[in-house]
Amino acid sequence: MPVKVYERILQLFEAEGINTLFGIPDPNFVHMFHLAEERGWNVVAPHHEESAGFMAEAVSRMTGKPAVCIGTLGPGVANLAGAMMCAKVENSPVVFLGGQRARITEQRVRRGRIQFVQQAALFENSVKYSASIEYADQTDEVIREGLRTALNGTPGPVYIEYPQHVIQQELDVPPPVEPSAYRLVGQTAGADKVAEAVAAIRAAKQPILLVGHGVHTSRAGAQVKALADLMACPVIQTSGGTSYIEGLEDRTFPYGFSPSSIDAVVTSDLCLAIGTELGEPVHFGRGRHWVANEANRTWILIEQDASAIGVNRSIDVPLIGDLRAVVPQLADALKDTPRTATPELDAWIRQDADRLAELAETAPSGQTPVHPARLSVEATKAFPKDGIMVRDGGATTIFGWTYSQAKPHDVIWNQNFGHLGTGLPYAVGAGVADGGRRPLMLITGDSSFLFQIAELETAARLNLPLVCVVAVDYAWGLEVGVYKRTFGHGSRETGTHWSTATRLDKVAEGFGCYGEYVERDEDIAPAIKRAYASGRPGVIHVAVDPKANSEEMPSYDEFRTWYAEGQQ
Ligand SMILES: Cc1ncc(C[n+]2csc(CCOP(=O)(O)OP(=O)(O)O)c2C)c(N)n1
Repeated sequence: MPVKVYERILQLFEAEGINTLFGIPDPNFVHMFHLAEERGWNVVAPHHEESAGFMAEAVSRMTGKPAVCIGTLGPGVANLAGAMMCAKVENSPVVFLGGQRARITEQRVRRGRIQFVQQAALFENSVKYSASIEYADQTDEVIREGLRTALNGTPGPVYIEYPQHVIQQELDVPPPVEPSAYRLVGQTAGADKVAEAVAAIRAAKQPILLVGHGVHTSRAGAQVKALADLMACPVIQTSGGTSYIEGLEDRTFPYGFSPSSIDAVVTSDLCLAIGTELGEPVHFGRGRHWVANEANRTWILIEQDASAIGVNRSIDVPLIGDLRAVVPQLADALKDTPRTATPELDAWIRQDADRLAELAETAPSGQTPVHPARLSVEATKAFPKDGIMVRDGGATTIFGWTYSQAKPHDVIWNQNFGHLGTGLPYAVGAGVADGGRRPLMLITGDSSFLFQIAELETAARLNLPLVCVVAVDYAWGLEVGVYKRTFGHGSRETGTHWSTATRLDKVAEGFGCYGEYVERDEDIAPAIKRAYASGRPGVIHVAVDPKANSEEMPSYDEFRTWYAEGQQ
């Protein structure tokens, strides 16, 4: 049966298990929106196209699949740009569909064309593939090339343009085929390399697993748990991959931020790295904490992108393939010879648990406004079991690295791109992907929260179980700290402060959300509980101490070492 181009696009996405669409419709997309809704898709319109991109990114992170958002021709597509760059740096396979004028208009020489700019070329450097469906019968090949490229090697975004003249054209095409018919799916590593890796793991006395963001975004936690159990070793978490794998919470230590992680790294004689780029925040696997015992350490890296091998550091055993397929290969080979844990593992577990308990105890308390360390402790202690954690902000996030008491199985934030303003859209996207079942908590700096604050309306419209805990210093706190360190205390802090008359709890109420203003430690957790109980998305405006927020960030020196091994 003939199908229109817009219907075919939906069919091709459905073959990948995609059923969510974000964006603000216009004539290029109204047919697609209608049909998607009829076919049972979740069609969500945010208040900014950049939000649509972030929401789609969150869906991809929560499902392990590609996700889709649209932008209308000209300004709509322009607004997608930030989300595209973010998805590129965060390795998120988001398909950005752009509307465009009909080609006859695009090719005209005359001036004054409305809502028009040449788009595809503008985004080439921000995506892995940028193309346009010029002719209706190219729909399958262009969409599949987009999906193939988004998921091949290091995942990432693609831009596909969908000009006005092709939308309504008809195609006579067979039903869509399975993804395995047009792209690599579940690639395993070669048996020789698996055997080499297994021999090295068996020979190791003190192995560690270095687990990155890719493990979480590919939803491979259960497979990695099975392998970690057989290896009976600590899990070192990269700072981009701060979700905790269920069942491994106690022996997961954040790289660089916990003494247990540093001890485990230094004493390790084998590092099996999974789902990590081995980037700046892990000192490329060769700087800082890795230096001491470098000569005695064997490296195994599971990577889907063969061209990443040996770039950031040398690798003894590269395992090229989809980590969802390669990790089970290792587990299978090790299943009859499980390792026993070393006495050090127990000691590290105890040391880390004691560290967290001590931080909860010693975080400055009893102040009004609240100390940001105390905010982090109180909010994360009130984090609901099996909730989804979303983070945004500068100093607020840095306090969280040290003081967080929660061990969430899903944490959504972007460490690599460091894009503020993502928190609220990520929370909405994660809630949409989850179907609103699990509670969501966003802990955010205030300035970051304001970027996309209109999405509170979206959260309210979708009735998401979201509580936003906002650390309010009425400032770009981290940058206040930069002024102080650069020019000394008492210097001008140009462009970092804004109105202290702002009440985010009241803004929330205006969007139909629940709002509370808090300025004492002991009121934080009860306010969070009341917000969840209200049955509406909630915003807790927590007044925090601006001086502490800009001057007392813990582990700031560790954070600075991320930048090109200490050089800016
Ligand atoms: C989109 C974007 N703009 C600017 C920055 C640079 N930046 C990093 S942290 C920060 C301050 C954030 O302020 P706020 O959200 O209030 O959190 P706080 O530092 O006060 O905890 C800025 C401006 C960035 N990372 N992303």
